[in-house]
Amino acid sequence: MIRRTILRANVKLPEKWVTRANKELRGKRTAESLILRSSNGFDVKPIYTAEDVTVQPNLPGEFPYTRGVHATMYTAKPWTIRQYAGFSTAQESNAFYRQALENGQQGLSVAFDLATHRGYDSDHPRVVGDVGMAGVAIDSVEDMKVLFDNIPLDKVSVSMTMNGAVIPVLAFFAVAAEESGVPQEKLTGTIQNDILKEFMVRNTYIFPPEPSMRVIGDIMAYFKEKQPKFNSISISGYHMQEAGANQSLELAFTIADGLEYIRCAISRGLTVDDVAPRLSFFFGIGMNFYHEIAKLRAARTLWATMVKKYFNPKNASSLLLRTHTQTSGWSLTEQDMYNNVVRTTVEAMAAVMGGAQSLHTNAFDEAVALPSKTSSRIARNTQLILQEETGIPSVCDPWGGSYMMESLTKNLVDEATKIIEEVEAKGGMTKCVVDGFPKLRIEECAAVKQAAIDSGSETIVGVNKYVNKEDSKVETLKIDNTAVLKSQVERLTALKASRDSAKVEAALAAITEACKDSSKNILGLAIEAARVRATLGEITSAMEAVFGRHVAKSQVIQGVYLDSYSRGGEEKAEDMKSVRALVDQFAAKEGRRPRILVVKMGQDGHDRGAKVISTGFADMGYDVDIGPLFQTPAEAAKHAIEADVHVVGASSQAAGHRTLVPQLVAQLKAQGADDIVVVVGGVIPPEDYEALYAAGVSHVFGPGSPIPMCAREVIQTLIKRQK
Ligand code: MLC
Ligand code: 5AD
Repeated sequence: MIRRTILRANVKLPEKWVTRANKELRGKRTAESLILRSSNGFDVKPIYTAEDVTVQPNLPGEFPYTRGVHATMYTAKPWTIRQYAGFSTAQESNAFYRQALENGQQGLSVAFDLATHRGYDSDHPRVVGDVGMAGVAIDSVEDMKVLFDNIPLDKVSVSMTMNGAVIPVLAFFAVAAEESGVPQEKLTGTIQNDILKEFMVRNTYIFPPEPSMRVIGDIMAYFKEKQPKFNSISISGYHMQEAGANQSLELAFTIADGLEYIRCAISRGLTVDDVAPRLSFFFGIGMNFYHEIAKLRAARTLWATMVKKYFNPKNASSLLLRTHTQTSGWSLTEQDMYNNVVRTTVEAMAAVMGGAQSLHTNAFDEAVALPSKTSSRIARNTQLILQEETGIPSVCDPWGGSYMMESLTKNLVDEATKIIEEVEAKGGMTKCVVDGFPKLRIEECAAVKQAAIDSGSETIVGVNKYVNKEDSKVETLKIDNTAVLKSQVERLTALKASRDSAKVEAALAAITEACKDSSKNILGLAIEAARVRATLGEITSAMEAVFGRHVAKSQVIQGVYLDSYSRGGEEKAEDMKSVRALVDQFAAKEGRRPRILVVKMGQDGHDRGAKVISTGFADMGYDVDIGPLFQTPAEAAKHAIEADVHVVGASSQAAGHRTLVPQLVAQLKAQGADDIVVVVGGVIPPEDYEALYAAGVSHVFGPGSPIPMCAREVIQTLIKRQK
């Protein structure tokens, strides 16, 4: 159990201004009370002056690149409009990409389904609920060829968000390109390949941290020789922000990850200049407008300074932090959904005022589904309007020289430097990730933020204030998972029947050998395996035979939700007390506290919700058990029975609930435990509620449900059952 509090900096206001402000405020409040103390751990002053600016930045294109990596920035070439997309089969995603490119999109960005992420073929029993749901299903080079059919890979740059199963996916991509006539050296694009943040927040790892770093070393070495225009890693803070990190944590851990990857390259005989020019970054852009702009300015400054300090490269390109950005999915709401168009626009403005190289703008229906045709058009048009109607791209670093912006940038650099130094002192990011400290810091931040929202001290329009009482129904995209699954399984069966299995066996055996021998390059051998039609699952298994599969351990943080929620005022503190009283009442009669098991089933690793719920419920007196990620319904049911819980709470962010929750209820029943209450929370579209209730679920908590309300409803149900 961990308990921490967030410290706040002291801030100084100009005396003359304080006098004037106090006069204007006529004793109703003080000038100091105008300092915004937000849950992100930063204070924003109501006024900045020249005294706040200690560093005047250099020009864009000059070290340390605070004002941008190019001298001309968007005045010569605007950022790339690169929408992240993928769903169902390769064929359907291909049609979607081609249409997007015809309508103004400039680069591709592939979203794979969770089965692919975790290295399972579509016919694997663990992934029945996941195939084609959160992205496109890719099992072999044949699927990859369909995905890029009629897309010129020597012209369109392609980003692929893949981390765990990065080896087979890169191999399929290289072979698909080759077979369409494009040699590897002409390929441009980016592979996410950022495994460190997977262990911290995103959770689509496969192998343990150390062999995973070996894989990254192999990829960097391979790209240097064979795919020099491809960015080898997209070092991602985005997922940290989505998981709850504030700007300084996001910034610090991302830069620290980047330093660790350079070290990884050096440890296998590459130089900083061999790899750093093709390291790229990825940041999330949330609603904290000024801070998000400052964050990108600070990121460039930090990277240039630290790479110079630690590695002293000869090539200036090694110092440039080039970044993709994505507006925050987490900031979008199910309630009053069209508000999300506005949120995304504001966030997109922060991204481009911060000087991003590439941007994804989220679709407004994000909180409940994958983008529909309409919502993805509006998301893309948001960027086209910024590029072509507003004049925003006609000035480099438009905020440069603002007292506030320079001061915020400097504060963020300083804050992040402290955290990076802490990481370095602990031996670098791989060690920290194994030890778990960055993950806990982020989870703590998430709990504080959620409590601030639940208590109303932070406003979310349409959720905790100005709630729209009228129903505004929005049509969302539905994926027919059974049809995708059927078609993938048929394709796999046909592929396996048509290939030369002796060649496949030999290619897979060579991969397994290479995993034991670090002088060999796993990616090179996987490309050979892809050529003879080995599948993603087979290549992964060939590696897993040596590396094993990583299993993470979960911890519950306590205290921070309660602290932050109680700051919302007396009424809020009372609210929590009354839930606790119900919990105590139950416990008195039961002889023990209500016990809840929070589970994540299927391959959905988004665990922010599960972690925040766990902290909140623990702070309200529940005994909380968190299940390991990726359980099957049968495993979750067994766990619930063994832990003797009263309630199972299934958290679902990737649409798996439709298949997996009814299976969980059935499993509990089959194992003689239908007295265990099942509740579901997360990204649950309203039209799914009925089916869940019909399956035996007692409560469904959609996005934005305040935790005390959930805890109250659950305990009331348990109390009723006691009588
Ligand atoms: C650009 N160029 C200029 C210029 N601006 N040249 C002169 N003057 C200027 N003003 C040049 C660049 O140097 C480069 O050439 C070329 O133009 C392309 O520009 P770029 O700025 O590099 O853009 P781009 O190719 O789009 O690359 C951006 C990137 C890259 C470096 C950030 O890594 C990228 O596209 N990342 C995208 C990652 C992504 O989509 N991730 C999705 C994650 S979603 P040259 O020759 O120098 O290269 C996710 C969600 C989930 O992760 O599932 O969890
Ligand atoms: N298509 C489009 N966007 C997606 N996202 C995730 N999967 C997809 C997909 N298949 C976006 C959402 C989410 C973030 C991680 O990426 O914005 O919040």
